Amino acid sequence: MVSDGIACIMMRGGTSKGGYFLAEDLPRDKAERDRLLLRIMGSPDPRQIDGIGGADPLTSKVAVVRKSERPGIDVDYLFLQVFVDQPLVSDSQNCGNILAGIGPFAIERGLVAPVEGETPVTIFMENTGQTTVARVRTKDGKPVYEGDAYIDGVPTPASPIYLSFSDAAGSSCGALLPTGSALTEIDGVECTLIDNGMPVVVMRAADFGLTGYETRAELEAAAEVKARVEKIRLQAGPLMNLGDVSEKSVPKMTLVAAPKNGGAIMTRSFIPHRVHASIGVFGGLSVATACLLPESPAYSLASLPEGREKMVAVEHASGQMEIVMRTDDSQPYGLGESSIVSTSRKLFEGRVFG
Ligand code: NQM
Repeated sequence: MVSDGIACIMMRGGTSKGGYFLAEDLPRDKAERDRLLLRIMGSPDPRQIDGIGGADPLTSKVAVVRKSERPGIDVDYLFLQVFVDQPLVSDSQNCGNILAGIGPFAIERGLVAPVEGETPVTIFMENTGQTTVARVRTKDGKPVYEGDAYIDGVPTPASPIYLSFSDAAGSSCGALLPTGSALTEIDGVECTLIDNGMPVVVMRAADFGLTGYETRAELEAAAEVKARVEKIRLQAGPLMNLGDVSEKSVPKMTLVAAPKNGGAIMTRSFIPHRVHASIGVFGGLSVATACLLPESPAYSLASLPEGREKMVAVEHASGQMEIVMRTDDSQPYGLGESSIVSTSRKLFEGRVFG
């Protein structure tokens, strides 16, 4: 019953946070569910004053989790982006940051039997039809949150959560390179339209008169750049098999420059209207993949380590995100499994009111 509140755990997942719900606790009807989630987050309102959202797309997120009926899968995870200042709830993208909290949430809610030491949780991501395995430290039947793993963008260390991806290519666009090439020109700007877990348009910051090292606030204030980027995004949507993207949160728009801090590439991402404080997990993986493709504008700016297993550090406005990428000659573009370390923390558990 909505009036009695709904069971919710609020968690930080990676560099995002949101409300985590059991599917059975939310209304079945999608329109009713979305109305409720808008109320819970306090949208539409730039301050989300009448809800639990944090007035930022990175803190206005929802995970809906259920025990899976799919063979070999523990839980199904549906990600929902609740827009801050528009009455929209979108399932058109996945979120690799909120994903980091799914393993602990599944253990907390008894959807997965805990294994003393480390619990592997196999997660089907409903938004994109991909699967990932999360490895969660576990003690006395509960997830361990305290630890010494740091990820940039989160000031406190926490227990590491290992996430591995092997089927991310074409998650939403049907192909890694939906235009069939790593180079597509839109409005005179060389772009790579790519989807290795997240649809992203990769472009040189220099082509917008930028260095690529600007702050989040500087880019958010750059109205002319934002208008040019949005115009390209609206054209990229149909080219990426995403249809009309005017009310969608994809594709993400990432400007790249040469790395500055010893990493592989520097990034600034529009997601798509606000600027990301860091970079999304799948967004970062898609950009890192563009760096491997010689036709991409990212290629000549990138500085990649040698070897079949590379640690690709994607630099962003708050530090860097490290992705381990493996090559596999039997796969298209030689892409093998990739993995990251993330962290998560349970912030509160209770009932939330819509
Ligand atoms: O790309 C924000 C985030 C994300 C998405 C966004 C994400 C991902 O940082 O996997 O995690 O790009 O809207 O949470």
